[in-house]
Amino acid sequence: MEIRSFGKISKSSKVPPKTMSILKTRLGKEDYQKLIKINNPKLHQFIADYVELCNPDGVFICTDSPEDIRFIREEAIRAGEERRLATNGHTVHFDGYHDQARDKKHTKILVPKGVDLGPHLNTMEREAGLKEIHGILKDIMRGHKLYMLFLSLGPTKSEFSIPCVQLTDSSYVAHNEILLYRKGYEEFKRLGDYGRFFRFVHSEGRLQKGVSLDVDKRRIYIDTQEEIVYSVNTQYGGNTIGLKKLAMRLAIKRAPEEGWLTEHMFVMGVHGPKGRVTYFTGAFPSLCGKTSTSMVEGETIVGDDIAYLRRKNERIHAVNVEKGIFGIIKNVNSKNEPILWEVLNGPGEIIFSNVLATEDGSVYWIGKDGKIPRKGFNHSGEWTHGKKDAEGNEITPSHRNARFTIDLRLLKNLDPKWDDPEGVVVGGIIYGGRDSDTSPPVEEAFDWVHGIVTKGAALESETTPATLGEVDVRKFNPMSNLDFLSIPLGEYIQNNLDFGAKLKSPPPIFLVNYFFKDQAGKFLNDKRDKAVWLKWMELRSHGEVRAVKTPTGYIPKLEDLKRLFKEVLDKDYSEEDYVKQFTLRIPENLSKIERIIRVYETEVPNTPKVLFEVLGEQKRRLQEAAEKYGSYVLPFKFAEAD
Ligand code: SPV
Ligand code: MN
Repeated sequence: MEIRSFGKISKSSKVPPKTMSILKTRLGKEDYQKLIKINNPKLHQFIADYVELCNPDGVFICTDSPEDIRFIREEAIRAGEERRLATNGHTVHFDGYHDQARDKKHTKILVPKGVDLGPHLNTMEREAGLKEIHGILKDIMRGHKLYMLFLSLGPTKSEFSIPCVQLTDSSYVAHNEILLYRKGYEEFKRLGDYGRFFRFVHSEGRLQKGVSLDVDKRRIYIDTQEEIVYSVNTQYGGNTIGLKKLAMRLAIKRAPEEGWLTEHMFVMGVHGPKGRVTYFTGAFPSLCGKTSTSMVEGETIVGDDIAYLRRKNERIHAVNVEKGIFGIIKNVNSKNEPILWEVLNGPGEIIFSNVLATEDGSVYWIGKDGKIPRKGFNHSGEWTHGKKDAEGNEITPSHRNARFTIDLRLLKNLDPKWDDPEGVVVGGIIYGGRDSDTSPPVEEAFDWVHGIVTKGAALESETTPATLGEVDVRKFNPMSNLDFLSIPLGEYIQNNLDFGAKLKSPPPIFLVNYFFKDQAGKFLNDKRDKAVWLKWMELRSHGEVRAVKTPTGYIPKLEDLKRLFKEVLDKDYSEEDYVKQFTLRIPENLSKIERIIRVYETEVPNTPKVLFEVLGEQKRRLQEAAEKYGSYVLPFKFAEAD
């Protein structure tokens, strides 16, 4: 097939008359009118190109009007992609049995010949990738309707906003996007002939029983040059919802060119003494407690997954790129997640994905309150207790990566600044991972560089079902962002270092670890303890609580934790707990440093030199402590710091 320069327009910024006639014949009268109200030749050309290539039976243009939004919602039911449940506003959707998570193997960044982004990024030569994907897209939407959405990443009318257009033949994807992102049709109209928008083309491909049939030809190709992402033969949200992880790769490429950051981070308000609210951002790999941290009772949420960070007047400002949550539903119950529990059990617009639907019109997920149903319908079809898949593995009632989609405005703990075009001022940054044996539950870095290097760039986490492949394997995942990088890792880390270095007083950086275990493999913390770590970090960020200085960072003092556990959770925190949780494990820390240095030395060209220096200093401090106190050092051995 001939490769055309898709999405390109002539210098004069005029669309050839042929393009307009394609749009006129392909779009119904009403939809054509909606489209030409946006005076954007690049947009018109892009749409004409892909309507011609994908060849849908019909096109629907979704403006910001309530009628158009309602139409998308109803289409998902009509097309059979979602089924209504008994509770008002609730629907359920299923992805195919082998389409339940992000497909890292087939997600590739397209790069010009000769460009090497390093071994951690999955890349493909651009020309070949475009040729392949355009070949797959040819006539792929025959028999399908194409939905066209205009949306905004970040609040509109803000220096953070990035306008986006999504083409998809899945009403489920379209429905997710109207819940998850801010409307952008009026924004496109306002911006007129504006070229810097992201574009997404998705097709679920041939369907059988409502699920993508050709998952073997699942492809997610990211063209950072044109800022277009293609996703085909898949339905799972992480592979298909353009503005989520697909846009994130485009933004990670764009951000350093303009001096800001795109991070895999929640944004939340932590409530300190006397009504003070301090905003934190937090980066955790998928399924490591990111959403549940942003949802801790007593605090307020701005966003749970992706943040843009910019420097303004010597401060870092952050926005939530989204306005909804595509969250993991496993283990959401009245005890662990009371706020979410209430929302998921009340009326309101909620899409449940890959849970178990039962005869009475309700749903069940692993870890839900109540009894496990004996039968129902799930991602494997009709399900009864004990059902096995083709490989002989027992099929759980819901998938471990089952999800719910909601608009943030369903939450009673929504922060009043969630949609502020200025963003919120960041008072602290948190990195967290699934680490069973090395890092304590909470720790503050000595400064920005120490934090970026030892808490962010050195982050490791045990794998989870959020991606296809083995689970519980310790993997290097710098800033929890490795899966989403579109620039070389060394460059990405340098951008993070530079970002804070340009500030006189950058915010403190913390580490949290909810998955620390004792030698017998027992978790050392309760799920609710994170509420205490948040309060401690809030106080630290204002210099209102002292700490103990260890070779790896500042940790809390026992007396402060005793007070905070009592205040926050009404729990008696014992010295025994403190010793178990905060004893410095020197051999484990040294092995981690060895592993991290090895990765950067052997696999990351252009690693900033300071990374090796900072890790080397940490290694020396640990070795000195080992000589003085032995391999496992009680927190009381170390001196108090300011
Ligand atoms: C994650 O896996 O990090 C998610 C969900 O937030 S997904 O959209 O699959 O990326
Ligand atoms: Mn995520």
